[in-house]
Formats: sequence, C-alpha cells, structure tokens
Amino acid sequence: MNTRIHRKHLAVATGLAAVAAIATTAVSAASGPQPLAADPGPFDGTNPANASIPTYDYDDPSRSFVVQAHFGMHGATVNDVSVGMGRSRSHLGDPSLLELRLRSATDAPLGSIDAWDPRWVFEETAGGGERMEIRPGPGMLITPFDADAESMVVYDVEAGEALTTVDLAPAIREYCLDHPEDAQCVSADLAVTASEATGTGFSVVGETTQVEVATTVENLGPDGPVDGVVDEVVTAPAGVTVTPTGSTWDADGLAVGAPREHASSYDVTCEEPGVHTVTVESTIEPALAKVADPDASNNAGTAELEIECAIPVKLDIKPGSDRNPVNVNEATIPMAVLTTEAGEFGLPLAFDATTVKVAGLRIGDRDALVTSASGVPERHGKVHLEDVTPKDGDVDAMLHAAGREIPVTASTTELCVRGTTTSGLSFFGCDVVDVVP
Ligand SMILES: [Ca+2]
Ligand SMILES: [Ca+2]
Ligand SMILES: [Ca+2]
Repeated sequence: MNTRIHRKHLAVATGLAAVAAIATTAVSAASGPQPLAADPGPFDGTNPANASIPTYDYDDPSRSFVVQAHFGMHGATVNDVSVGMGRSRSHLGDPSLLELRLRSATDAPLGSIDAWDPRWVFEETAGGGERMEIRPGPGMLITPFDADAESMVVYDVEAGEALTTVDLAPAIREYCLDHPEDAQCVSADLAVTASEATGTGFSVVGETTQVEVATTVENLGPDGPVDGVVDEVVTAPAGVTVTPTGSTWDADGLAVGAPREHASSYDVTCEEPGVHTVTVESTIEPALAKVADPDASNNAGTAELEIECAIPVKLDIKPGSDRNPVNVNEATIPMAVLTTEAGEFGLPLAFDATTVKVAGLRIGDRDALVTSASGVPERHGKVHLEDVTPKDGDVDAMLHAAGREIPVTASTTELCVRGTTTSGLSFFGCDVVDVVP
C-alpha cells in the first residue's frame, strides 16, 4: 500500500517554469556584450537593500480571461468567467492536451491556444517515479484577453471531444463597461428615441387586424459606427392574441447622429369583445460584447395600441329580400341587426339585438366605419324593435339609413353597421347590396 501519495497540480509546475523563463531572460540580458560599468543605463545608484518597495502598476494594460470550471471526464461546468487585471502566463510550449479555441460573436475562429489540462495530476508511483493521472475536479483556465473573442471552446485533444463552450461575452461586457478607456473596448450610447404603434385599432371577434410598430434607434456616441440589436417583446392582454409574440432586428452600422427607423408588423386576433391594449417594448443593445453602452436607461421604448374588438353581428338589408336592391338616390334603406345564437350564420357569439343603442350608431362603407366610425346615423334617431321576416320569435333591431347621404354609389357592393350595446360593447356587421339605377 502506498502511504505517501503526493500529487501536485501541473499549473504549479507551469508557474515555476514561467518564473524560470523570466529569470533566464534577466540573466542573459545582464551577461550581454556590454559590461555594466561601461553602460550604467538607467541605474540611479539606489541601494537595493534600502530601496522603497516597488508599487504595483495598476495601469498595466494587460488583462486575461479567467475561467473557473468543474471538469468532468467528458465535459466541464463553467462556474465563473471574468476578465482578470493581469498578464496571462505564456502558453508557449504548453502540450496539446486542451485546445482553447476562441470564437468571435459570429462564431468565426480567432485562433487557438494549447493548454495544460487541469484534470491531469502527477502521482508518485511505488518505485519512487511519477505518473500522470486524469482526475475530474475544479480547474482554472487563463488566456490572454481578446475583446473580439466572445466564446471559447475547450477541446480535449486526446479524447477528441469538446468539454464545453465558454460564453465570454458577459465578462467582456462587464469589463468594457468598467473600462471604456481600454483600446479594445468601444463606448456607444445606443438608445430607442421613438416608438409608436399604429393600426385601425378595430376588428371583430374571430378576425385579425394589423399593428405596425415604428421604432427609431440612435447611436448617441461617442464611438461609432457600431451594430445594435433590437428586441421587440409583445404583451397581449386577455381577449386578443398577437403573432408573432416578438421580433428581433439588426440595426447595423449605427453612426453617431444618424437615427435608424424600422417598422414591424404584428397580427392581432380578437378573442373577446371589448377594448384591449397591446403593448410592444423595443430594447436595443450593442451586438458585440466589447461595445459598452454607458447609459442603459434610454435603451427601451414602449408603444401601445388599443384594439376595439366588436361582436360580429348578422345584418340583413331589406329583410325578406336576398338580393337587397337599392338605388343611389334611396332616401331610406331598411335593415335589421338580428338577434342570434352563437353559431347561427357562422357567428362566434350570441347577440341580443334589443341591446343596440342608437346613440353613436353609424351605417355606411366598411372601410370608413372600421377606420374612423364614419357613416350616417339611424335616420329616425331610434331603433325599431321587431321580429323581422323571416320571423323566428326573436326580436331584432330594425334600422334605417339615408342611402343618398352615405352615399350609395354605382360601385357600392355592401353596407355595414357599427355601434355599441347598452353594456358598452361594440358590434359590427355587413350585408351585400345590389345597386340598381
Ligand atoms: Ca443607452
Ligand atoms: Ca336581405
Ligand atoms: Ca327575429
């Protein structure tokens, strides 16, 4: 039984090697062709024995990626990634146990570094020798910093497999936000400066209307041009569904002082009658991790649009006639909004026509009614309640429109009605007409 097992991590051995390398350089410089006496150089005569303690150079631009992970036999779990303010030791001469493959934001290869595998440890053998063993456990990878390297594939060369892909972007983002002066970092205040939703804002249950979202983004500087990515997230209240539920678009090459506009379109389908407010929040952020946005408070903009979902109703122009002939000078066109059960005439909801309010009720062309509720009022200013032909026992709402005031023209093919019920819900329905001279 071996009672004196002794192991040391290769990193320690490597660290010592690095120190040895520095020492070697110093010796060779000191033993150069010029003797010290002939070239005093910058030596100021300070006695090393009582010289002040050297101060650490906090402005040393050197920095490194420090990745802490738990290494298993076939994978690694990353615990922490940071940008360390210090020089990464050289990987020159490291064996090809791990290959650390750096990738850009677009996954383009930026080169690779051979590195020791933190899982390898030396173990003393019974005969006094040493052998290398692979042991899962925690380990640290330190590589030179490169602000363009947004991920690092840790590849186990011997096993021929990738252990993990390390996301370096959050660490670069944090570092560049803290160090805008770093030559590798870029500082650009991206902002959403306007966001507006437009649309007709009116539809019926079971049908779809569009919402257009116009968003303006801008690079407020100081650096540019830079690429931004805008994320739009839709919030749909109960009563409507919106597709898609969001979108992402690129604002590439944003130069300082050159705003960029973009339009997105969403389909809003009414599920329940009533007024529903759809919200779209647009948020911009730099595409690259090395681009720091010093002010996050202006990165989002919100656009809202109210969608009025009406109850679709059955309108019967000239009850008793299927052809519905009207002429362009007709003073009074009779029409009825029918009381219906859900499913009747293919309508999704039941409708009680006795709840029709005459106030605000308008009759006319579909587009004018949908976009601006423009049409003519009920000609007599009242709703005539009666069970129209064909009589089915349900009381309907008889209305009359002044056709020449709409006006009905030779090209009119349908007339519609838009109004509200006594409970405040909208309704909408259309019927065909056959315009006769
Ligand atoms: Ca900003
Ligand atoms: Ca009819
Ligand atoms: Ca009826």
